[in-house]
Amino acid sequence: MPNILLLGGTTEGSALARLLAVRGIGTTLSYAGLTAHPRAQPVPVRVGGFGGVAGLADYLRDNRVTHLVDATHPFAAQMSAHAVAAARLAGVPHIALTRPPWQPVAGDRWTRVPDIDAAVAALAGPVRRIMLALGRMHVGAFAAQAQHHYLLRFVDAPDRPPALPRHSLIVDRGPFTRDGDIALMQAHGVDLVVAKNAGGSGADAKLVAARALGLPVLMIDRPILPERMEVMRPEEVIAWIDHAADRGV
Ligand code: 3Y8
Ligand code: NAP
Repeated sequence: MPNILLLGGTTEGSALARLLAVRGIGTTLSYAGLTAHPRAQPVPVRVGGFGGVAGLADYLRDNRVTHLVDATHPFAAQMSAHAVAAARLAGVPHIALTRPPWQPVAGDRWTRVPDIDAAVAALAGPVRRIMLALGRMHVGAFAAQAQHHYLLRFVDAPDRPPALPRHSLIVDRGPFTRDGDIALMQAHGVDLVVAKNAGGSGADAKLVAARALGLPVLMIDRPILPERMEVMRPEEVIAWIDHAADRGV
C-alpha cells in the first residue's frame, strides 16, 4: 500500500492532496509551519521542520514512507535539496511537482535579476512607490534602499513593524485576482512591482495587473535546484505512483 509524504505549501501541492484523498491513497501533507492558519487539507497534516537531511531520512524510514513528493514552492530551495538527498539516503522514490517559470509576454516591462540581493541593488536611485510582493521573509534586505515607499503584502500580521521607514502593509493570502491587484496598485500609486518568479496561478495576478497598468516589474529568477525528476501536473504524480505500484514498489 502506498504511503506518500507530500511536501506542500503550494497551489499544486493542495491540488495533489485532493486527488490523493479522492483516490484513497495514504498521504501525509507537510507544512514548515510558517503561517498561523495554513489551508485545511483533505489528508492528515504534519507541521514543522524535519531536522535537516538526516531528520527527513529518519522520518521516511520510521514512517515507512513509500514515495516522497516535493510540491514545495520553487524558492524553497533548501527543502528541495534536502528532499533529494534524504530520499536517496532512505532509498525512497522521489518526484517533484512544480510549475514552469513565468515568461514575459507582449506588453510586459520586465527587468530580470538573479536573486534577492541583486533586486535590492537594482533599487538604488530616487524615491519610488514599490509593491514588494515577496512576503515577509526577505523584507529586511530592502532596508538598504529605505528611501522608497513600499507596499508590502504578508500572509499574517507581523509581531513587529517591518524595518522600512515608509511602508503600507496589507495582510492577505493568495490566490489573488487581476482586478484586486489593479485596484491595490492604483490605490497606492505603485510605480514598480518586485516579484519572485514563482510561476503558477496563485500569484500571477500582480503581473497581469502590472501589464494592464503599464508598470515595470523587477523579476527575481528562481534559485538553482538539484537534478531530479519533475512533473508539472498533479495527475502525472498519480500516474507515477500507480506505475511504481505496478513495479511492486
Ligand atoms: C506556509 C500555506 C495553497 C497554497 C497557496 C502558490 C500560491 C497562494 C501566492 C504576492 C505573492 C509569496 C508567499 C505566496 C503565494 C500561494 C500558496 C502562495 C506569495 C502559503 C502557505 C505558507 C506560505 C509561506 C509563504 C512565505 C512567503 C510566500 C506569501 C498556507 C499561504 C510572497 C511567495 O509570513 C511568512 O513567513 C510567509 C512566508 C514563504 C514568502 C516569503 O518570503 O515571505 N509563502 N504561503 C507554508 C508552510 O508553512 O509550509 O498558509 O495555506 C501558501 C501559498 N502562498 O494551498 O492554496 O502556490 O505559490 N506565498 C511568492 O510567490 O513570491 C504571495 O503577494 O503577490
Ligand atoms: P526552505 O527555505 O527551502 O526550507 C527551510 C527549512 O524549512 C527546511 O530545511 C525545512 O527544515 C523546513 N521546511 C521547508 N518546507 C517544509 C515543509 N513543507 N515541511 C516541513 N519542513 C519544511 O523553505 P521556505 O522557502 O521557507 O518555504 C517553506 C514553506 O513555504 C514550504 O512549504 C514552501 O512550499 C512554502 N512556500 C514558500 C514560498 C517561498 O517564496 N519560499 C512561497 C509559497 C509557499 P528542516 O531542515 O528542519 O527539515
